[in-house]
Amino acid sequence: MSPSTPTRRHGARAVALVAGVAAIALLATGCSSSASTGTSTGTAAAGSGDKNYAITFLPKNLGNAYFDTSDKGGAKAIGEFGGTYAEVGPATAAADAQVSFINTLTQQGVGAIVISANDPTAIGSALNEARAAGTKVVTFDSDTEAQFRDLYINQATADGIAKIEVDLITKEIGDTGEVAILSASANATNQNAWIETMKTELAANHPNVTLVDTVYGNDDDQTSFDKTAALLQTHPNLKGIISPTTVGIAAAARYLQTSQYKGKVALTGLGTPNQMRDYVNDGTVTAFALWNPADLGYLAAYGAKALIDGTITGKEGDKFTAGALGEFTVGKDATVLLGEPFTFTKDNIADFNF
Ligand code: RAM
Repeated sequence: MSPSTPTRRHGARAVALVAGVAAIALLATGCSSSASTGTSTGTAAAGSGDKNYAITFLPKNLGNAYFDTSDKGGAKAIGEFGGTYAEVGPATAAADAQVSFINTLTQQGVGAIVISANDPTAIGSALNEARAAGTKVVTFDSDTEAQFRDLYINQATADGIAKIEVDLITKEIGDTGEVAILSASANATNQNAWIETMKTELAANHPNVTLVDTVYGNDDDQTSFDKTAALLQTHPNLKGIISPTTVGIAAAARYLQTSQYKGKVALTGLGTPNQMRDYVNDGTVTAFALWNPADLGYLAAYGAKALIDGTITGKEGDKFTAGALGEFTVGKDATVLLGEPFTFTKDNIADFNF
């Protein structure tokens, strides 16, 4: 079992590796999902000596189950090393919506900001001001340009993520016909990288499949739902939708489930098992992929700690230990890789709970 393999709900021996992370993801319910003030569930920084282990998670937006899970993984890690966890974030995943939060955290003098970026550059100067003031910046899930952060925790390679989605959709539509993409926000670094790689993969290996449209639901449930309806109306010959966002795929599945397109238009992408369970069990969706978001947040928190401790600086070859996940090595461009994506189907979805 690789560190990124989603945690089994029941029994399996291998569960020990990440069980604690998953447990907190499953059991904790206190995460703020509404306003922009966020949640602080800090444990006192006892035992941390003179290190500033005040670490704040700043997701793309609040109210997204994926970030609820990833950030609880971060809280678990921070609890393990006696730091203070907090989460703040905007209500919408707009390009510059995170700037005011970064500025406040800089003023507060937190030890590290762990952020999933809504835009590769729009938050750059705010992040560099934080760094100049002594705050470490770790991007996770969605990166900025490398010049604006100390470390990026990557869930899986863009190639791996793109290939799994293209493989799934092309198989489901018989490798021929029109497909479209329902993405997150138009500036999201992670989705845009995956989309570019999916285009390359489609062009190289699936000559009879045409990508006819890419639309953006902004990681907002209703917008994603409406964009799905519009896609199906605009493209009457559409055979498949790829949604590389947990918010998008769940909204698209909900639309398909009660529509005339159920079972006729294929849908795949990146989703959480809990949000997708009903759609997989009733045949609206055959398969989708993801990694374990709790592991991602857990690793990001330990990456922040290693920067605060000075164990790593972000140099290629730097090594640090991420609690129960074990040792990780910093790669090129100060990037740390969690693992490989995993495919969920009717046969295994009952084993997962996040
Ligand atoms: C959404 C967000 C996140 C992405 C997942 C797959 O929750 O856009 O950034 O990694 O989907």
